[in-house]
Amino acid sequence: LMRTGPAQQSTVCPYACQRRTTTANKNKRFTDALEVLVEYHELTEIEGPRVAYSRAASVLKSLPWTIESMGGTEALPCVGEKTRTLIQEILQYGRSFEVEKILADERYQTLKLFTSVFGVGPKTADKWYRRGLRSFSQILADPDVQLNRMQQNGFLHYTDLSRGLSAAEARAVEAVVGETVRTVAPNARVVLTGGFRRGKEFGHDVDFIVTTAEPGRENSLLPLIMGRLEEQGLLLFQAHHPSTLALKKIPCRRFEAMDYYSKCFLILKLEGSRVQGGGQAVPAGRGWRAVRVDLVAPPIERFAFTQLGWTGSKQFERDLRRFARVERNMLLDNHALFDKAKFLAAVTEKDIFAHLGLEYMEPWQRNA
Ligand code: TTP
Ligand code: MN
Ligand code: MN
Ligand code: MN
Repeated sequence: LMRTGPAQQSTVCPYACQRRTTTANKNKRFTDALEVLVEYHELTEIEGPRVAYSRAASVLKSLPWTIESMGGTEALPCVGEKTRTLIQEILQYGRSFEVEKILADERYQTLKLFTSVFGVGPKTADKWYRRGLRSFSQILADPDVQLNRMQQNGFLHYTDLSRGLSAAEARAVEAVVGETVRTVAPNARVVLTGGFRRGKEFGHDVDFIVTTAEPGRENSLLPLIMGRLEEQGLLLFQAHHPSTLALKKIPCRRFEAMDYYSKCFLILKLEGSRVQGGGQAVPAGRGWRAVRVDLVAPPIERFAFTQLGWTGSKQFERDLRRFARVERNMLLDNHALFDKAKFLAAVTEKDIFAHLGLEYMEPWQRNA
């Protein structure tokens, strides 16, 4: 039964940045299972299998057909023996035993619970687990546990933040941030980025890039914006990281997950009345909910690199950088694209795709 024709398969490219991947995932039953394996290896910080399973999941997400038999799956890039066994199991039994085992594993469940708190990463979660802690109440009752300010706020706003945001709520946040920026910096520009720019219906936060045409002014934007949000009583939490960017120092050979731009991680108060459709997600009787918002303020000449880097998805970004390095011998990150020592300037994302010799991908085609 060859549902998946060889003609179709030959068109599946090995890098996520060469594939158009919308949010319409036709192989969710397989990618959900693979993502449990990715998460398990992420939480236990085992790099090899995490990379392999996330690449496989990303290939399956991009397929314009649903896998209904094993026929042809061996021709798919990045889909190895272990993934094929998993697909086979799911086709045959409707579930994967390895995945079921992980889902039932106490350590996995606990690390997943702990890392669902804003400010808690795999290292902290593992430290708490090894101390024998298994629940939030045990963490909060333990006199030896020191929570930082981010984690305190993570617990304080846990119910709201763990619920995620709808696209309608993201639009309401965009209106609030937009008004605030217009008030404090009328010449600044604010654009949506991250998952909502990719057209996702649901997200864990809302991401924005703020820029100004006045050189050097970008470094004062975020403090001004935060000040105004505070005045309005909308700022529940802020962690500001001033710019550590030294444009002269790049390129650096080391891959950096974090970028050097001025940025802030916020928790804002979103009023229910601002959300179109009444804001059903707002707790009754309170009239507002907490939302996570990220702002980044690059210098204007690096806007395109920032936009490409912050739009995601994370897998799309990883493959873009890998493609640049392996296939083009270039170096791409959130700040720049280098061909040997030569900086390749870009005004728009299209310029960067062109420098890399890649077909342009619209943001909604980057859901790898
Ligand atoms: P996220 O907001 O973590 O992810 P997302 O918007 O794709 O999905 P969701 O919020 O719904 O979970 O990150 C958005 C992109 O920004 C992602 O590609 C990683 C990138 N990023 C950086 O490049 N540097 C940073 O410092 C941060 C915080 C994010
Ligand atoms: Mn996001
Ligand atoms: Mn996220
Ligand atoms: Mn974010």
